[in-house]
Amino acid sequence: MKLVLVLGDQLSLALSALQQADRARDVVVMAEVADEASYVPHHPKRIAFTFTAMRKFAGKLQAQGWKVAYTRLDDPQNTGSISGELMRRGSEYGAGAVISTQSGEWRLILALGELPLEVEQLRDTRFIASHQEFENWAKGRKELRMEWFYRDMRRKTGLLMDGDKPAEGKWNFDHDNRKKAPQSIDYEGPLQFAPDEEVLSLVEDRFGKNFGSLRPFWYATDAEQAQEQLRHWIRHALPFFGDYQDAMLNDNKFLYHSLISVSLNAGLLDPLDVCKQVEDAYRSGDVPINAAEGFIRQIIGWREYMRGIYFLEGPDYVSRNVLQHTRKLPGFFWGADTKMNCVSKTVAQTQSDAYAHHIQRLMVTGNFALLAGIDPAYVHEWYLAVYADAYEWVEAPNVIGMSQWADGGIVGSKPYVSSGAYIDRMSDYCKNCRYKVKQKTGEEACPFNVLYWDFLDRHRDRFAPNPRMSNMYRTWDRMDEAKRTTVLSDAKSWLNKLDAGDAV
Ligand code: FAD
Ligand code: DLZ
Ligand code: SF4
Repeated sequence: MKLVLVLGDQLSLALSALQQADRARDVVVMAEVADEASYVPHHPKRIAFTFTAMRKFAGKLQAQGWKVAYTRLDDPQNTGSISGELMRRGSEYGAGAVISTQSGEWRLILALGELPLEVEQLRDTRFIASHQEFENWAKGRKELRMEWFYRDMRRKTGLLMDGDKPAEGKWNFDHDNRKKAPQSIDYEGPLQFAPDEEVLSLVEDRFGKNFGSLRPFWYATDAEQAQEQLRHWIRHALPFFGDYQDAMLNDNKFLYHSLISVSLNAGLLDPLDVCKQVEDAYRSGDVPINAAEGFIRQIIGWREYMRGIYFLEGPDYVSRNVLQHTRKLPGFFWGADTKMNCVSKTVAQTQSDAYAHHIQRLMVTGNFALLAGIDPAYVHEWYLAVYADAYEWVEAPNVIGMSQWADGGIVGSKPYVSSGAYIDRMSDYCKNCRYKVKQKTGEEACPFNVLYWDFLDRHRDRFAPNPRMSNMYRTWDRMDEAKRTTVLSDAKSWLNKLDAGDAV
């Protein structure tokens, strides 16, 4: 007999390890362990989600006739790590071999490879592109642009294809998307599900001091609930998804976003099935092409591409720091006060829900961290800790690559930086801010305004030759010298205040 490892983000009946195993002979090993729950200070909601979903999935496997050796966090024999639990179960059942599906984080892949057991790490077939396929695609290319990869995934899956042509004649409908924040949103947000109180008590007891509110806990925690949320969102929000994908609102945390990443990344939903349901809604005339295409691109394009980059680049990817940024993460990332309303709102909703939507992650907290020159290792750790959907395979390329440009441009051909004007255009945050977005210098000026030019000036040698950034440098160079000097000195004093822990 063999052990069959099922990790907390592998909760899919179609998992390759389960497919390969013998239900009548093998034993499934699932374990709530301190190592996984504390390698970064996870948001309590994220831990509660994982344990609840794992317990329910174990019950489902047992109901289907699998023998499951399940370790709860408070079991006295719990060794505290996945490796330890495999060793313990190996002796208990007299098993020397393990069937597993490759983990989504290098640290676990490497740890399992070192075990004195025979560990098979199978391909994770829940993803559309295999590592080999991504490597083949990347080979010989000067630039790894997502858009080209995405078109191959459209052809491979047949999603939104009419024969060999993209539906409605275009691959990408983004020019119809990214509208400003609407006055009001007529979608009430994600469905709310009942928690497992026993898990909440355990998490409160062990991880209650971590950053983040455990209650109210409302996430979907099994495949049926995740499907219910998906169907609810397709019906009520998807038609507007594309239009307002990049909008941000003071009084609406979710806008038209799907909130499926937590379920999707844990295996409660299947990406291809999700995209097929979205395509069906488009084909039946309920959803416009810009919404359906925009959404499907996020899943079979960005999501698959990010995973491809993580595995292509190897375990050292997370420690890249091409711009040599060294600043510490300010306390307001962990909930301390800040006068910057956009940052304060994004962090507050991260704290309450372990969720922020893409543009908040990219253009508010990510943009701020990059402009302020924060060490990407701290930024990486923060994102991995605070979001319920964070696993290194998807978090690291988004943070190290897309958001912090710490990989030197593998993911993004130019850094995602902007002044306050972008945030003002896409949100209503600036109206409620103690800084003034229209003010370019002085005590009350929006910090993003001065930090933006300071960033460009500091990294001039690297970015000025980039044709996609030449406009920005031309604008900077056209500013009169006295103003440029004031901008740079204002940026310096603002950063000094930040470092000194003053109220910013
Ligand atoms: P929606 O806006 O409804 O989008 C639908 C789905 O598309 C998402 O559920 C997700 O599966 C996929 N998607 C969209 N953009 C991306 C992307 N850039 N990369 C991968 N998948 C994408 N996503 C994670 O799943 N885990 C992370 O740890 C994570 N960290 C991020 C860090 C930064 C700095 C940035 C800029 C983005 C990050 N993302 C991450 C991508 C994206 O922000 C989230 O997937 C999204 O906000 C999840 O919310 P949603 O389900 O409501 O998404
Ligand atoms: C995120 C997480 C947490 C909090 N706890 C566990 C756990 O106790 N046991 C487990 O098997 N998985 C857990 N996970 C998910 C893993 O961290 C995840 O499988 C790896 O990070 C690889 O993506
Ligand atoms: Fe953010 Fe600046 Fe707008 Fe304030 S003024 S909300 S700091 S962008």
